[in-house]
Amino acid sequence: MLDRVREAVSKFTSKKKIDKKDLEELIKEIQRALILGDVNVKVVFEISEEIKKKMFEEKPENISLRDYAIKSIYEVLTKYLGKGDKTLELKKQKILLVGLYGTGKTTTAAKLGNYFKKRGLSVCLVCADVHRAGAYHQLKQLAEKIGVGFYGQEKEKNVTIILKKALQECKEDVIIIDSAGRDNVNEDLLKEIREIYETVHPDEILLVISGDIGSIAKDVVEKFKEILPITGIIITKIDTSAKAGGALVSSYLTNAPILFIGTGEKIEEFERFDPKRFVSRLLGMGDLEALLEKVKELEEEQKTIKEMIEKGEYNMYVFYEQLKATQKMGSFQKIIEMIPGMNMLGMKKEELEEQEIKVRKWKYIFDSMTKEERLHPEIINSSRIARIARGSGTKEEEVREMLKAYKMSEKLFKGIKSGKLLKDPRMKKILKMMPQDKIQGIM
Ligand SMILES: Nc1nc2c(ncn2[C@@H]2O[C@H](COP(=O)(O)OP(=O)(O)O)[C@@H](O)[C@H]2O)c(=O)[nH]1
Ligand SMILES: [Mg+2]
Repeated sequence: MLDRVREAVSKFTSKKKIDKKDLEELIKEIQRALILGDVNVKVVFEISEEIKKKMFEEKPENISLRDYAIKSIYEVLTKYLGKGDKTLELKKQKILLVGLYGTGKTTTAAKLGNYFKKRGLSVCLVCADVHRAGAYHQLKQLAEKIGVGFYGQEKEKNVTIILKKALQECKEDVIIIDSAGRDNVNEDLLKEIREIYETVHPDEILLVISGDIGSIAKDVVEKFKEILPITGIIITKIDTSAKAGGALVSSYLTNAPILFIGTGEKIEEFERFDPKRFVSRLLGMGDLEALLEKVKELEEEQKTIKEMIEKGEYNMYVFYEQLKATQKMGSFQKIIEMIPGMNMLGMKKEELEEQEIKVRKWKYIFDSMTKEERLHPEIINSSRIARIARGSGTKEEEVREMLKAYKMSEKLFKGIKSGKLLKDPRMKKILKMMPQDKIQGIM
């Protein structure tokens, strides 16, 4: 599943030009990948609808389809692929590991022990698996390997006796109790786990789930939650299970946070679950942070412009929006031709065509300005003009010309605002043609 999402995104981002069809194809690929990852079909539908809504209804004008698509996918997947907002505190505590048979509990006990040891806490691993032959030696060996304490009684079959003793004997900061698993959640397992719980009163009860059970993970979490106050999930075998997606989503569905993921058999192949990091890797985008940052900036910018227009402020941003609006309406020429006597600038046809080329250059000039310059164009002096010209590949003269046009436009704007110009019927006609959302603030 993981590879498939990565491939689809990489195919999408490498395209030169992106249109709605590409977006739809990308969403379909993600749907396929999630279904292969054993994510519940209803959830897959929810995920894709949410991505679609963002891409098609919420995209701000100034952000590219490509960037916004990646951002939307990232945000939605981060939400559904596991809650990751909880971390284990580095303090004295008792942790109980529970889960079905063969999910990786014993391995995880050692991995978790190693995690605390590396962070400066002393650790004791306690064997409370009295059913599986070899469970005692498996945990003992692991404890020796990572160099932490161990407690167990090889011959004792009464788990309560072992645990009472363990609590007296173990003086370490973190006590990790490895319990026995079963093939399913049955009466025997419930009774024993309750007994352990009553004896130990653990600070954390972590449910260990193997990634390969896929969407069944939801039922497992729910069943365990009925009998114990589960405080977090650890999902193992993320490296080998094709169905990890379904297991991850179970966290979203049951509202139980994923604390760690197991990514291999070795002790170090264990990491804190961070949905953001996980999804970044899933999307295969190393520079995702940079992209998200850029999109966020553009979103804020768009919001600021809207506010400025609403408040009736005037600056380069508003001017730029006007330029874009006029381009959308068609050429200057057409607008001016439609309104007799509106040739305010006194231009001929050829000149008007030239004006259109100019506007295109003005966009480059605008792009080369800093935020500060756009907000306060009055600070643009000759050295700034030289820099902007260089950056936009235009002549200094052209930058000056744009600034002049800006000033004229500002004057006009202020005239409209004060209401003088509005009384002119010709002006009313023009304003009617402008996109209404753009001029709301000035009307
Ligand atoms: N690939 C992989 N194997 C794992 C992981 N965690 C555990 N295992 C393997 O799963 C098997 C069962 O693990 P064990 O800890 O004995 O499970 P338990 O029965 O729940 O205690 C062992 O072969 C482990 O090496 C993991 O994150 N990735
Ligand atoms: Mg075990």
